[in-house]
Amino acid sequence: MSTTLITGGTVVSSTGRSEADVLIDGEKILAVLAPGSTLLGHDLKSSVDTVLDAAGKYVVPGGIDAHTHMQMPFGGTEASDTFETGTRAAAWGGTTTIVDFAIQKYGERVMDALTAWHDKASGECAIDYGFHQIIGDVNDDSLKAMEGLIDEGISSYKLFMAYPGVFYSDDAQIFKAMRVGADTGLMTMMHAENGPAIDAMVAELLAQGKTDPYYHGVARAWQMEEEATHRAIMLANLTGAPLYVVHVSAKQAVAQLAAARNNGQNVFGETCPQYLYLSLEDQLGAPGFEGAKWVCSTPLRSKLEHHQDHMWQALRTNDLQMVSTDHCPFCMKGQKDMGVGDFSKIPNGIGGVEHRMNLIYQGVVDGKIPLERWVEITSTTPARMFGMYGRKGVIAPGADADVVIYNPEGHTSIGLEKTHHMNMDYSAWEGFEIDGHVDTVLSRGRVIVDDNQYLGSKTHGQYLRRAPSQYLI
Ligand code: DUC
Ligand code: ZN
Ligand code: ZN
Repeated sequence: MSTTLITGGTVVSSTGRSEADVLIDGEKILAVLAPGSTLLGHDLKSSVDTVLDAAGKYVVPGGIDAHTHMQMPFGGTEASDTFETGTRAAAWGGTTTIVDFAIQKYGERVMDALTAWHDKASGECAIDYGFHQIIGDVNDDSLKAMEGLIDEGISSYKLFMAYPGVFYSDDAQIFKAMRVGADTGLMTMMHAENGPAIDAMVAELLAQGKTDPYYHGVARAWQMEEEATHRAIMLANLTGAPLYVVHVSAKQAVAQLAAARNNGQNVFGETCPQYLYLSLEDQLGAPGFEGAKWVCSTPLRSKLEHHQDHMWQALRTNDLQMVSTDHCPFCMKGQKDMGVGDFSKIPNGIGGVEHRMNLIYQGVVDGKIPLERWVEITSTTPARMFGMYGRKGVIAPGADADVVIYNPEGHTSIGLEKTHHMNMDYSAWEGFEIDGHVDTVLSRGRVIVDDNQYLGSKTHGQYLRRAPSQYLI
């Protein structure tokens, strides 16, 4: 077992910061000590195998991205990051855990689908990974299977109110699944958009010759998100199911979540970097077919309506609890271009797993959130929300030594294909400049990124069994 001392840095948690040294023994954090401490009379610097100098830098728990879709079959193609390429890119960006979605498609058995996802991920991940279970076909058999998910280390499942004919669940199916969710201690995750109404609007727009990517955003109007969010909240209220709404982008949907929370309901929401920085006008409305790069669902919202500012505010006030990416990358060539002349055929998804920690850190620099809140919404809350806290999301004795040394004096230019590590032929974040840099990343005690070098391996990441949520009211 090798030992590591991270010395001279500022350890930042969700509740505060202090100058401290972090002692790592093998895969675990052994102690967080006053700077320069000795342990049982031993000078630590000369006793450990590796010393990492973090002077002038932040030492934070590794990022947890609780919403990724590696190699997801979707929109007639497959998300372009494999578990190998996607988790490596995550590591580069300071994310040391992902929770991906195992998908039960229509007609499939849940446990078969889960086995298939284990087969895809096992031995392929640079960092630790867990699964949520998508239930794409709510029926008696899958409702029964949901009861066995906790034993599989899966404490959350996801339903879709969008995508009729693909993953869509109607209200009766949602009601039945939530009943099981409430009884078995599973978190219900919801893609909250009114799919049937969206499909009608898509048909209307296409019939009018409105085929550009911009109209993807028009068809998926905020009313579709607010209505579905409200409906999901009401069904959760009725059944007693804890509810977590994914990729919230409309300020009206946030208001629904906030009202439910103020009412004492176990209702939570995430947003994603794209809804904090990008807009319907600037990105989806880019000239020609360019906007396809940013086709995702929920869609980018209008900057004229200031949704983006509201998302930052909701993160400050805890009306939204955390930030994930919904990482679901597709290349322009051969994938996004399937939708030339028909926006509804553009595969939905944006890649961003590599950039989340940096993009949200920029919110600290820009005065939108405090430093501690950065740690909270990118690591600590994801750990608590999805039953990983103690092992993940915190720098404390006994926790996994997933640690990022972040340099506030560094700089990151997010550029083209060649300067990121995701398997994409473009970057949705090209041109973004970050006033900070991920200098060093440790995953379970092993340095996997250091000084702009990748030192990890695809066999390092382990499957993470998760407990029920530790965030419930
Ligand atoms: N939204 C996306 O943009 N991609 C994957 C699935 C989803 O709901
Ligand atoms: Zn979704
Ligand atoms: Zn998603």
